[in-house]
Amino acid sequence: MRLFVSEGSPGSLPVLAAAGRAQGRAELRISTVGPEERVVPFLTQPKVPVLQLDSGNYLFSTSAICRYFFLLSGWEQDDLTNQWLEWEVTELQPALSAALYYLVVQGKKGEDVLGPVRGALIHIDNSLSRRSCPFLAGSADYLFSPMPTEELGALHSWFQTLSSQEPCQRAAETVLKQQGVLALRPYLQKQLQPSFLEGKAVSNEPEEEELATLSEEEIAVAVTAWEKGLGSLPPLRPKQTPVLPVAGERNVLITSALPYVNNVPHLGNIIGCVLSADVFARYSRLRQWNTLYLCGTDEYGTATETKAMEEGLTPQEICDKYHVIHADIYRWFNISFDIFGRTTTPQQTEITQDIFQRLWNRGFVLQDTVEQLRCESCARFLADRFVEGVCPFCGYEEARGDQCDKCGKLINAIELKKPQCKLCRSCPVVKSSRHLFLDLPKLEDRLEEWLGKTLPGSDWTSNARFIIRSWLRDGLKPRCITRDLKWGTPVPLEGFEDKVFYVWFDATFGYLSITANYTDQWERWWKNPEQVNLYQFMAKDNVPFHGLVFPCSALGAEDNYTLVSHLIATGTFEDLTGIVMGNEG
Ligand code: B3M
Ligand code: ZN
Repeated sequence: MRLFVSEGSPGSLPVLAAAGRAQGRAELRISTVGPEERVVPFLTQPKVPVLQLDSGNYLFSTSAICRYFFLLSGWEQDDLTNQWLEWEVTELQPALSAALYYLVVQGKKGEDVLGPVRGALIHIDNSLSRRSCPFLAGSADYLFSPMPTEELGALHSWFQTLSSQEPCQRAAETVLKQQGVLALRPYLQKQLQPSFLEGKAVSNEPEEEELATLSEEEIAVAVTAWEKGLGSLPPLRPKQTPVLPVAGERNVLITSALPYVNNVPHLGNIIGCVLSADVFARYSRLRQWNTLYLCGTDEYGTATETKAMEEGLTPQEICDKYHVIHADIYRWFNISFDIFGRTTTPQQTEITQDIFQRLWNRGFVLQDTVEQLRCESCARFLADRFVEGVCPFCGYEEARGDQCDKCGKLINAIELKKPQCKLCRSCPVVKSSRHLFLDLPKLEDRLEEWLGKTLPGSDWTSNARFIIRSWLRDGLKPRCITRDLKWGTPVPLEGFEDKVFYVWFDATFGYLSITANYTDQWERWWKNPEQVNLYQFMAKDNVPFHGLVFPCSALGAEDNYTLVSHLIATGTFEDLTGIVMGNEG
């Protein structure tokens, strides 16, 4: 395997230290590359450190690389280790980047630097004093010097021990080149200025912190209430149908991401974003808040078309079949949705076309030509998953249009050698096609202004903040919002009669149309940002569409939409392993 690191990149420190631990267990070459080197060919931005495995796959998450080395060195991981690694990514790193930015780029000192990271450091210090945590190998090291020793005694002595270890010393030498934190300057300068995305630090043990903010009386009341059971609670407010926002009350609108209809829901779906939202909806109702909780099936997109082909049904028949299966299973689990709707409705078309028209009229939609594979005998452009061919990288004969299952590399469908239409096996041709793009760069200022107002003090999970921050740091690009497919919302524009909207352009409008199917007064929820608190629960992969693309569309459409106040994202398989799986696109 080969480890790529770079001078002045903070992430290279922990991976080098961890590599030192695994020494002798596997053959490892270490290469120092420039920070702009594109080691992973399929990532749009350069990313270092990266570990290329002998299989050819890449690990490019710092914590995944560290975990890999720990596993190699025979280190057993338990839940606590994983919890710490997760905490390092979601809490420590953002806080630390902010502190380093102030210190190194802006030349600030004292409290300005320590402020953002103090909570995290104290959290480590407390944990170190309570129990032994030999696995706490984070990247916090280089900041400790300005902190008074008496404040963080345990952390200091732990740091001393670490700094005397050879792998750590060598890591510091390679990355910091005797310049200390100043070596990180070029890297940090490219980061987004941290202030406006900062959230409150969350600890690994939220219960303790929460308790500290409660008075003795409040705790006593809670204990009594618990002992008396549900019967002692004030009665739930009588349910109005439809539930509508009430002026002067707390109006809580809750959504769980809309599942595709290409499967039977399993526990993963429930855990992903339904269970948490359901618990919150129940809590919200117990608090007597005026609550509407909704979800439904996401029925457009190639996922449906593929399933339809598999089962020999039409896409509409697939949707009808699986919508019922989904609704039944959630009912069986007693999920307390007020509405469980679906996206293939006239309301979806109407709302999507209206938002699109407003964006178009305001100049937020661009046109461009895209090269695509087209099967002449089927008379259709082929979505990536409908093409197969020879992998341009490894020669594997059955590579898919988006990825090769043998070498794992991502593929651009038009680069496949000997491409074949999966439906009829004939050879598609490259054809160009006009498409529409949402002009995200033009909306970026509005988005940042809105984020600046929304994020501070909100309940956005730290992984969601982190994802949005990295998208903004890399700069937004125009996004294609149309597809050469039949199954989707029609595009109301001359010359685009044969195309539909890309499923992700209008999937998030599904929440609005599902509400519109429930009540014709849906705008009282969705065009009412002053009175409505919107909580959206989703898997981590869906964050960019909810936290960035939807808000941009809504802000550009200028129709006073209710935007997400609290975005709650659940981690996935990727967080645990650092391995990125192919994605529906
Ligand atoms: N159906 C993606 C997914 O299930 C998508 C979510 C839509 S939320 C509007 O991962
Ligand atoms: Zn074909």
